[in-house]
Amino acid sequence: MKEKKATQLIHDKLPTKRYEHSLRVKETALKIRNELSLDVNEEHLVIASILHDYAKYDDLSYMYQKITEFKLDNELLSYGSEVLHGPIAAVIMEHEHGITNENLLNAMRYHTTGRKEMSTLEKIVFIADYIEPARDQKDVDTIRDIVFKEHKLDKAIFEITKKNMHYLIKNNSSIYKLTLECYNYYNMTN
Ligand code: DGI
Ligand code: FE
Ligand code: FE
Ligand code: FE
Repeated sequence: MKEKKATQLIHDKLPTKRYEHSLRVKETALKIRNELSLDVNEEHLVIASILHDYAKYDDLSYMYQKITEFKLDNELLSYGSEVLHGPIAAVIMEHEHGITNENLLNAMRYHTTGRKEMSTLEKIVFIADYIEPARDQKDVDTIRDIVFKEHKLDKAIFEITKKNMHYLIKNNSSIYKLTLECYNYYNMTN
């Protein structure tokens, strides 16, 4: 898929604020790639960034239907759109829009939870989503410095996942197994 087509898809589907977030994630992802001289396919990075939140506002019943149709992890049926929209975007792009590159699909699939042993492409999308310029979470500047000053992607992933898990626990939310897997893996590697 070409950048223009991907941009058109989210333009036609997402609310303006989410559309603009997606374009900022693309710009941030390119900035990470270029400033850290990372060896990742630029076209794949652009498409994964633009499309990562494609399914964000899909109906929950439609998402559950896709989980069954494409035989995704049944545990996902206990979660809401926050955890589902990445995996759902990936299956829709693969099965309905002809995207075949597994690394690109995985960057969309795991952008919310992360997982162990992420590829560089997956890491960049995961981090760019958290630090794009309009994000204003407490301490987000610390994460920006870990990326752009220290150039430590794995450390940034650990800190992001740690903050995410604090937030989830504070709100009595369930932690999906990949979020926990990501936390443990990037804790050990740092
Ligand atoms: O879609 P975005 O807002 O750009 O960001 P995102 O996809 O990274 O995260 C969406 C939300 O998902 C965020 O508020 C935290 C939540 N989340 C992440 N991991 C888990 C989770 N929610 C639950 N219940 N369990 C998780 O493991
Ligand atoms: Fe998302
Ligand atoms: Fe994220
Ligand atoms: Fe996002």
